[in-house]
Amino acid sequence: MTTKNILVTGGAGFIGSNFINYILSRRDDYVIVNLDKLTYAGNLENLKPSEGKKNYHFVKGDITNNELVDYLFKKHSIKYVINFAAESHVDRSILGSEIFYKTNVLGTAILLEAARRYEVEKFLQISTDEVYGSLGSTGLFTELTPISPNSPYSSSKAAADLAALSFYHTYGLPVVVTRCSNNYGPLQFPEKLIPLMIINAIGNKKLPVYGDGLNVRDWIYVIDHNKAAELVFDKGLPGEVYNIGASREMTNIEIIKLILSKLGKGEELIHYVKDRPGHDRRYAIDSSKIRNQLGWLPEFKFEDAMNNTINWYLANRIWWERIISGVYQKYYNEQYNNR
Ligand code: NAD
Ligand code: TDX
Repeated sequence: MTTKNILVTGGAGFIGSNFINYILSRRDDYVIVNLDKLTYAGNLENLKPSEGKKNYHFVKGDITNNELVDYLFKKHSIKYVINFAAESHVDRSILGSEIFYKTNVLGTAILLEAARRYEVEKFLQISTDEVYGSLGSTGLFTELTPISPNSPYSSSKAAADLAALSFYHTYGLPVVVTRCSNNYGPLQFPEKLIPLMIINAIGNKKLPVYGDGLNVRDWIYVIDHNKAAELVFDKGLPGEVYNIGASREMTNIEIIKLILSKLGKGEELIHYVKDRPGHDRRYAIDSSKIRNQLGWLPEFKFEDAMNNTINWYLANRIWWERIISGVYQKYYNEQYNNR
Protein backbone atom coordinates (compact mmCIF):
# COMPACT_ATOMS: atom_id res chain seq x y z
CA MET A 1 0.00 0.00 0.00
CA THR A 2 1.36 3.42 -0.91
CA THR A 3 0.93 5.84 1.94
CA LYS A 4 0.66 9.61 2.01
CA ASN A 5 2.54 11.31 4.85
CA ILE A 6 0.51 14.38 5.69
CA LEU A 7 1.28 17.20 8.10
CA VAL A 8 -2.09 18.39 9.40
CA THR A 9 -1.81 21.57 11.46
CA GLY A 10 -4.38 22.75 13.99
CA GLY A 11 -5.85 19.27 14.17
CA ALA A 12 -6.91 19.62 17.81
CA GLY A 13 -9.37 22.41 17.00
CA PHE A 14 -12.97 22.14 15.86
CA ILE A 15 -12.68 21.52 12.11
CA GLY A 16 -9.24 19.88 12.17
CA SER A 17 -10.21 17.27 14.78
CA ASN A 18 -13.43 16.44 12.95
CA PHE A 19 -11.32 16.13 9.79
CA ILE A 20 -8.74 13.78 11.33
CA ASN A 21 -11.36 11.58 13.01
CA TYR A 22 -13.37 11.38 9.80
CA ILE A 23 -10.37 10.63 7.55
CA LEU A 24 -8.76 8.06 9.85
CA SER A 25 -12.06 6.21 10.24
CA ARG A 26 -11.91 5.40 6.53
CA ARG A 27 -8.36 5.59 5.23
CA ASP A 28 -5.32 3.52 6.16
CA ASP A 29 -3.24 4.99 3.37
CA TYR A 30 -2.97 8.39 5.08
CA VAL A 31 -0.35 8.84 7.79
CA ILE A 32 -1.26 11.96 9.74
CA VAL A 33 1.14 14.02 11.83
CA ASN A 34 -0.99 16.51 13.76
CA LEU A 35 0.96 19.62 14.78
CA ASP A 36 -1.04 21.74 17.19
CA LYS A 37 -0.02 24.36 19.72
CA LEU A 38 -2.96 23.51 22.03
CA THR A 39 -4.02 27.11 22.44
CA TYR A 40 -7.24 27.73 24.34
CA ALA A 41 -9.06 26.33 21.26
CA GLY A 42 -7.09 23.10 20.95
CA ASN A 43 -8.27 20.03 22.83
CA LEU A 44 -6.87 16.51 22.66
CA GLU A 45 -10.18 15.12 23.96
CA ASN A 46 -11.52 15.88 20.48
CA LEU A 47 -9.18 13.26 19.01
CA LYS A 48 -10.17 10.28 21.18
CA PRO A 49 -11.38 8.26 18.15
CA SER A 50 -7.98 8.62 16.45
CA GLU A 51 -5.70 8.16 19.47
CA GLY A 52 -3.61 4.99 19.40
CA LYS A 53 -3.95 4.45 15.63
CA LYS A 54 -0.67 3.46 13.98
CA ASN A 55 -1.07 6.06 11.26
CA TYR A 56 -1.71 8.97 13.67
CA HIS A 57 0.92 11.01 15.55
CA PHE A 58 0.37 14.08 17.70
CA VAL A 59 3.00 16.76 18.24
CA LYS A 60 2.42 19.74 20.51
CA GLY A 61 4.07 22.72 18.86
CA ASP A 62 3.76 25.99 17.05
CA ILE A 63 3.66 26.40 13.26
CA THR A 64 5.77 29.53 13.69
CA ASN A 65 8.60 27.41 15.11
CA ASN A 66 10.82 27.06 12.05
CA GLU A 67 13.16 24.47 13.56
CA LEU A 68 10.36 22.22 14.77
CA VAL A 69 8.56 22.43 11.43
CA ASP A 70 11.74 21.54 9.55
CA TYR A 71 12.44 18.64 11.93
CA LEU A 72 8.93 17.22 11.43
CA PHE A 73 9.16 17.37 7.65
CA LYS A 74 12.44 15.49 7.80
CA LYS A 75 11.50 12.98 10.49
CA HIS A 76 8.15 12.01 8.96
CA SER A 77 9.10 12.40 5.26
CA ILE A 78 6.21 14.85 4.86
CA LYS A 79 5.00 15.21 1.28
CA TYR A 80 1.58 16.75 1.95
CA VAL A 81 0.32 19.62 4.12
CA ILE A 82 -3.19 20.57 5.23
CA ASN A 83 -3.08 23.84 7.15
CA PHE A 84 -6.02 24.29 9.52
CA ALA A 85 -3.98 25.98 12.27
CA ALA A 86 -5.16 29.50 12.94
CA GLU A 87 -6.42 31.94 15.47
CA SER A 88 -10.02 31.74 14.32
CA HIS A 89 -12.28 34.04 16.33
CA VAL A 90 -13.19 37.47 14.95
CA ASP A 91 -14.05 38.99 18.36
CA ARG A 92 -10.64 38.02 19.76
CA SER A 93 -8.93 39.56 16.73
CA ILE A 94 -10.70 42.83 17.47
CA LEU A 95 -9.40 42.77 21.05
CA GLY A 96 -5.80 42.12 19.92
CA SER A 97 -4.51 41.31 16.46
CA GLU A 98 -0.84 40.46 16.95
CA ILE A 99 -1.20 36.71 17.51
CA PHE A 100 -3.53 36.55 14.47
CA TYR A 101 -0.86 37.95 12.15
CA LYS A 102 1.82 35.84 13.81
CA THR A 103 0.05 32.49 13.57
CA ASN A 104 -2.08 33.00 10.48
CA VAL A 105 0.41 34.87 8.28
CA LEU A 106 3.91 34.10 9.56
CA GLY A 107 2.93 30.53 10.49
CA THR A 108 1.59 29.87 7.00
CA ALA A 109 4.72 31.40 5.44
CA ILE A 110 6.93 29.12 7.53
CA LEU A 111 4.94 26.07 6.43
CA LEU A 112 5.12 27.20 2.80
CA GLU A 113 8.89 27.62 2.96
CA ALA A 114 9.30 24.15 4.49
CA ALA A 115 6.94 22.71 1.87
CA ARG A 116 9.12 24.25 -0.82
CA ARG A 117 12.35 22.88 0.68
CA TYR A 118 10.92 19.37 0.98
CA GLU A 119 9.15 19.49 -2.41
CA VAL A 120 5.67 18.65 -1.14
CA GLU A 121 3.18 17.28 -3.62
CA LYS A 122 0.10 19.13 -2.30
CA PHE A 123 -0.39 22.03 0.11
CA LEU A 124 -4.01 22.64 1.10
CA GLN A 125 -4.61 26.02 2.69
CA ILE A 126 -7.89 26.02 4.64
CA SER A 127 -9.30 29.49 4.28
CA THR A 128 -12.60 31.28 4.77
CA ASP A 129 -15.28 33.19 2.88
CA GLU A 130 -14.57 36.12 5.20
CA VAL A 131 -11.62 37.11 2.99
CA TYR A 132 -14.17 38.43 0.46
CA GLY A 133 -15.56 41.01 2.89
CA SER A 134 -19.27 41.73 3.19
CA LEU A 135 -22.21 41.44 0.79
CA GLY A 136 -25.32 43.59 0.49
CA SER A 137 -28.72 41.92 0.44
CA THR A 138 -28.10 40.26 -2.94
CA GLY A 139 -25.23 38.49 -4.70
CA LEU A 140 -22.87 35.64 -3.82
CA PHE A 141 -19.11 35.31 -3.32
CA THR A 142 -17.46 33.55 -6.27
CA GLU A 143 -13.78 32.67 -6.53
CA LEU A 144 -13.43 35.80 -8.70
CA THR A 145 -14.86 38.18 -6.10
CA PRO A 146 -12.07 40.58 -5.10
CA ILE A 147 -10.49 39.98 -1.71
CA SER A 148 -11.68 42.71 0.68
CA PRO A 149 -11.34 41.57 4.30
CA ASN A 150 -12.72 43.75 7.08
CA SER A 151 -11.46 42.34 10.39
CA PRO A 152 -7.94 41.66 11.66
CA TYR A 153 -8.88 37.95 11.54
CA SER A 154 -10.06 37.98 7.93
CA SER A 155 -7.20 40.19 6.79
CA SER A 156 -4.73 37.72 8.31
CA LYS A 157 -6.45 34.84 6.52
CA ALA A 158 -6.44 36.80 3.25
CA ALA A 159 -2.70 37.46 3.59
CA ALA A 160 -2.10 33.74 4.20
CA ASP A 161 -4.15 32.78 1.10
CA LEU A 162 -2.25 35.20 -1.05
CA ALA A 163 1.09 33.98 0.30
CA ALA A 164 0.07 30.40 -0.53
CA LEU A 165 -1.01 31.32 -4.05
CA SER A 166 2.18 33.31 -4.59
CA PHE A 167 4.18 30.15 -3.87
CA TYR A 168 2.32 28.42 -6.67
CA HIS A 169 2.98 31.24 -9.12
CA THR A 170 6.60 31.84 -8.12
CA TYR A 171 7.89 28.36 -7.31
CA GLY A 172 5.28 26.05 -8.79
CA LEU A 173 4.45 24.72 -5.31
CA PRO A 174 1.21 22.71 -5.77
CA VAL A 175 -1.00 24.84 -3.55
CA VAL A 176 -4.80 24.68 -3.40
CA VAL A 177 -6.96 27.03 -1.34
CA THR A 178 -10.46 26.39 0.01
CA ARG A 179 -12.73 29.18 1.22
CA CYS A 180 -15.58 27.85 3.29
CA SER A 181 -18.56 29.52 4.91
CA ASN A 182 -19.56 29.31 8.61
CA ASN A 183 -19.28 25.80 10.06
CA TYR A 184 -21.28 24.22 12.87
CA GLY A 185 -21.29 20.78 14.47
CA PRO A 186 -19.86 18.79 17.39
CA LEU A 187 -16.62 19.91 19.07
CA GLN A 188 -16.93 23.61 18.19
CA PHE A 189 -15.40 25.85 20.83
CA PRO A 190 -18.22 27.61 22.71
CA GLU A 191 -17.21 31.13 21.73
CA LYS A 192 -18.74 30.85 18.25
CA LEU A 193 -22.40 31.74 17.71
CA ILE A 194 -24.09 28.33 17.57
CA PRO A 195 -22.35 26.50 20.46
CA LEU A 196 -22.41 29.62 22.64
CA MET A 197 -26.16 30.04 22.15
CA ILE A 198 -26.78 26.33 22.78
CA ILE A 199 -24.91 26.19 26.07
CA ASN A 200 -26.24 29.53 27.29
CA ALA A 201 -29.79 28.39 26.52
CA ILE A 202 -29.21 25.06 28.29
CA GLY A 203 -28.03 27.03 31.35
CA ASN A 204 -30.89 29.58 31.10
CA LYS A 205 -28.32 32.35 30.57
CA LYS A 206 -28.78 35.42 28.37
CA LEU A 207 -28.11 35.01 24.64
CA PRO A 208 -26.11 38.05 23.45
CA VAL A 209 -27.26 39.17 19.97
CA TYR A 210 -24.94 41.68 18.32
CA GLY A 211 -26.66 44.74 16.77
CA ASP A 212 -30.06 44.06 15.20
CA GLY A 213 -29.49 40.30 14.81
CA LEU A 214 -30.11 40.54 11.07
CA ASN A 215 -26.56 39.77 9.90
CA VAL A 216 -26.60 36.78 7.59
CA ARG A 217 -24.24 33.79 7.60
CA ASP A 218 -24.26 30.81 5.19
CA TRP A 219 -24.13 27.68 7.37
CA ILE A 220 -22.46 24.35 6.58
CA TYR A 221 -22.16 21.19 8.68
CA VAL A 222 -18.52 20.50 9.56
CA ILE A 223 -18.52 17.02 7.97
CA ASP A 224 -19.68 18.47 4.65
CA HIS A 225 -16.80 20.96 4.83
CA ASN A 226 -14.36 18.16 5.58
CA LYS A 227 -15.58 15.99 2.72
CA ALA A 228 -15.08 18.95 0.40
CA ALA A 229 -11.59 19.55 1.82
CA GLU A 230 -10.70 15.88 1.27
CA LEU A 231 -11.88 16.11 -2.33
CA VAL A 232 -9.88 19.27 -3.01
CA PHE A 233 -6.86 17.67 -1.36
CA ASP A 234 -7.18 14.62 -3.66
CA LYS A 235 -8.34 16.24 -6.88
CA GLY A 236 -8.07 20.02 -6.70
CA LEU A 237 -5.89 21.64 -9.34
CA PRO A 238 -2.72 23.41 -8.18
CA GLY A 239 -3.06 27.19 -8.07
CA GLU A 240 -6.85 27.04 -7.80
CA VAL A 241 -9.25 28.40 -5.19
CA TYR A 242 -12.45 26.48 -4.35
CA ASN A 243 -15.37 28.04 -2.47
CA ILE A 244 -17.27 25.68 -0.17
CA GLY A 245 -20.80 26.36 1.05
CA ALA A 246 -24.13 24.62 1.50
CA SER A 247 -26.39 27.52 0.45
CA ARG A 248 -28.11 27.81 3.84
CA GLU A 249 -28.35 31.50 4.60
CA MET A 250 -29.84 32.45 7.95
CA THR A 251 -29.97 35.63 10.00
CA ASN A 252 -28.43 35.32 13.44
CA ILE A 253 -31.76 35.91 15.13
CA GLU A 254 -33.36 33.08 13.10
CA ILE A 255 -30.61 30.70 14.25
CA ILE A 256 -31.01 31.81 17.86
CA LYS A 257 -34.80 31.39 17.83
CA LEU A 258 -34.42 27.96 16.26
CA ILE A 259 -32.02 26.86 19.02
CA LEU A 260 -34.38 28.18 21.70
CA SER A 261 -37.36 26.38 20.25
CA LYS A 262 -35.46 23.08 19.87
CA LEU A 263 -34.39 23.30 23.51
CA GLY A 264 -37.89 24.28 24.66
CA LYS A 265 -36.65 27.61 26.03
CA GLY A 266 -38.36 31.01 25.91
CA GLU A 267 -37.35 34.04 23.84
CA GLU A 268 -37.00 36.13 27.01
CA LEU A 269 -33.39 34.84 27.09
CA ILE A 270 -32.61 36.90 23.97
CA HIS A 271 -30.56 39.94 24.86
CA TYR A 272 -29.61 42.54 22.24
CA VAL A 273 -26.12 43.96 22.89
CA LYS A 274 -23.75 46.49 21.31
CA ASP A 275 -22.74 45.53 17.77
CA ARG A 276 -19.36 44.00 16.88
CA PRO A 277 -17.11 46.76 15.44
CA GLY A 278 -16.87 46.44 11.65
CA HIS A 279 -19.48 43.65 11.71
CA ASP A 280 -19.83 42.12 8.21
CA ARG A 281 -23.47 42.20 7.18
CA ARG A 282 -23.85 39.17 4.96
CA TYR A 283 -21.82 36.22 3.70
CA ALA A 284 -23.15 33.88 1.00
CA ILE A 285 -21.19 31.43 -1.10
CA ASP A 286 -21.45 30.39 -4.74
CA SER A 287 -19.95 26.89 -4.64
CA SER A 288 -20.73 25.94 -8.25
CA LYS A 289 -17.02 25.55 -9.10
CA ILE A 290 -16.37 22.68 -6.65
CA ARG A 291 -19.79 21.18 -7.47
CA ASN A 292 -19.28 21.26 -11.25
CA GLN A 293 -15.55 20.57 -11.48
CA LEU A 294 -15.01 18.10 -8.59
CA GLY A 295 -18.52 16.70 -8.15
CA TRP A 296 -18.93 17.78 -4.50
CA LEU A 297 -22.37 18.16 -2.95
CA PRO A 298 -23.32 18.85 0.67
CA GLU A 299 -24.97 15.74 2.10
CA PHE A 300 -26.45 16.87 5.40
CA LYS A 301 -29.83 18.56 5.65
CA PHE A 302 -29.63 21.68 7.80
CA GLU A 303 -32.47 20.59 10.13
CA ASP A 304 -30.93 17.13 10.76
CA ALA A 305 -27.42 18.50 11.24
CA MET A 306 -28.66 21.19 13.67
CA ASN A 307 -30.48 18.49 15.64
CA ASN A 308 -27.27 16.39 15.72
CA THR A 309 -25.34 19.41 16.92
CA ILE A 310 -27.77 20.40 19.67
CA ASN A 311 -28.03 16.77 20.82
CA TRP A 312 -24.24 16.50 20.89
CA TYR A 313 -23.94 19.51 23.23
CA LEU A 314 -26.72 18.12 25.43
CA ALA A 315 -24.92 14.75 25.64
CA ASN A 316 -21.41 16.18 26.12
CA ARG A 317 -21.89 18.62 28.95
CA ILE A 318 -18.65 17.50 30.65
CA TRP A 319 -16.66 18.47 27.53
CA TRP A 320 -17.89 22.06 27.47
CA GLU A 321 -18.01 22.53 31.23
CA ARG A 322 -14.34 21.53 31.40
CA ILE A 323 -13.55 23.99 28.63
CA ILE A 324 -15.37 26.84 30.32
CA SER A 325 -13.68 26.13 33.64
CA GLY A 326 -10.22 25.86 32.05
CA VAL A 327 -9.62 22.27 33.26
CA TYR A 328 -8.19 21.06 29.94
CA GLN A 329 -5.80 24.01 29.60
CA LYS A 330 -4.50 23.51 33.14
CA TYR A 331 -3.93 19.83 32.41
CA TYR A 332 -2.10 20.47 29.12
CA ASN A 333 0.07 23.17 30.68
CA GLU A 334 1.10 20.86 33.50
CA GLN A 335 1.58 17.82 31.26
CA TYR A 336 3.71 19.58 28.65
CA ASN A 337 5.69 21.79 31.02
CA ASN A 338 6.83 18.72 32.96
CA ARG A 339 8.35 17.03 29.93
P1 NAD B 1 -10.28 26.49 16.10
O1 NAD B 1 -9.97 27.80 16.71
O2 NAD B 1 -11.34 25.63 16.69
O3 NAD B 1 -8.94 25.61 16.05
C1 NAD B 1 -7.69 26.12 15.70
C2 NAD B 1 -6.63 25.12 16.09
O4 NAD B 1 -5.35 25.63 15.68
C3 NAD B 1 -6.54 24.86 17.60
O5 NAD B 1 -6.42 23.49 17.86
C4 NAD B 1 -5.28 25.60 18.03
O6 NAD B 1 -4.63 25.02 19.15
C5 NAD B 1 -4.43 25.49 16.77
N1 NAD B 1 -3.42 26.54 16.67
C6 NAD B 1 -3.60 27.88 16.86
N2 NAD B 1 -2.43 28.52 16.70
C7 NAD B 1 -1.50 27.59 16.39
C8 NAD B 1 -0.11 27.64 16.10
N3 NAD B 1 0.56 28.80 16.11
N4 NAD B 1 0.53 26.48 15.81
C9 NAD B 1 -0.12 25.30 15.81
N5 NAD B 1 -1.43 25.20 16.09
C10 NAD B 1 -2.12 26.33 16.38
O7 NAD B 1 -10.58 26.82 14.57
P2 NAD B 1 -11.56 26.09 13.54
O8 NAD B 1 -12.90 26.70 13.63
O9 NAD B 1 -11.40 24.63 13.67
O10 NAD B 1 -10.92 26.57 12.16
C11 NAD B 1 -9.91 25.81 11.51
C12 NAD B 1 -9.51 26.50 10.22
O11 NAD B 1 -10.65 26.65 9.37
C13 NAD B 1 -8.96 27.91 10.44
O12 NAD B 1 -7.90 28.09 9.54
C14 NAD B 1 -10.13 28.82 10.08
O13 NAD B 1 -9.67 30.05 9.61
C15 NAD B 1 -10.81 28.01 9.00
N6 NAD B 1 -12.27 28.24 8.84
C16 NAD B 1 -13.10 28.16 9.93
C17 NAD B 1 -14.47 28.31 9.73
C18 NAD B 1 -15.44 28.20 10.89
O14 NAD B 1 -16.63 28.45 10.70
N7 NAD B 1 -15.02 27.82 12.07
C19 NAD B 1 -14.99 28.57 8.46
C20 NAD B 1 -14.08 28.64 7.38
C21 NAD B 1 -12.73 28.47 7.58
O1 TDX C 1 -22.29 36.14 20.96
C1 TDX C 1 -22.41 36.31 19.73
N1 TDX C 1 -23.47 37.04 19.25
C2 TDX C 1 -23.67 37.29 17.93
O2 TDX C 1 -24.64 37.95 17.55
C3 TDX C 1 -21.46 35.79 18.78
C4 TDX C 1 -20.27 34.99 19.25
C5 TDX C 1 -21.66 36.05 17.44
N2 TDX C 1 -22.73 36.79 17.03
C6 TDX C 1 -22.90 37.03 15.58
C7 TDX C 1 -21.70 37.60 14.86
C8 TDX C 1 -21.84 37.00 13.47
O3 TDX C 1 -22.72 37.78 12.69
O4 TDX C 1 -23.12 35.74 14.99
C9 TDX C 1 -22.48 35.65 13.71
C10 TDX C 1 -21.48 34.51 13.72
O5 TDX C 1 -20.44 34.88 14.59
P1 TDX C 1 -19.17 33.94 14.85
O6 TDX C 1 -19.64 32.60 15.31
O7 TDX C 1 -18.21 34.69 15.69
O8 TDX C 1 -18.63 33.71 13.37
P2 TDX C 1 -18.11 34.72 12.24
O9 TDX C 1 -17.69 36.02 12.81
O10 TDX C 1 -19.16 34.75 11.17
O11 TDX C 1 -16.80 33.94 11.74
C11 TDX C 1 -16.86 32.50 11.58
O12 TDX C 1 -17.03 32.12 10.27
C12 TDX C 1 -15.94 32.12 9.38
C13 TDX C 1 -15.63 31.82 12.18
O13 TDX C 1 -15.42 32.27 13.50
C14 TDX C 1 -14.41 32.01 11.36
O14 TDX C 1 -13.32 31.26 11.88
C15 TDX C 1 -14.68 31.56 9.97
O15 TDX C 1 -13.62 31.87 9.14
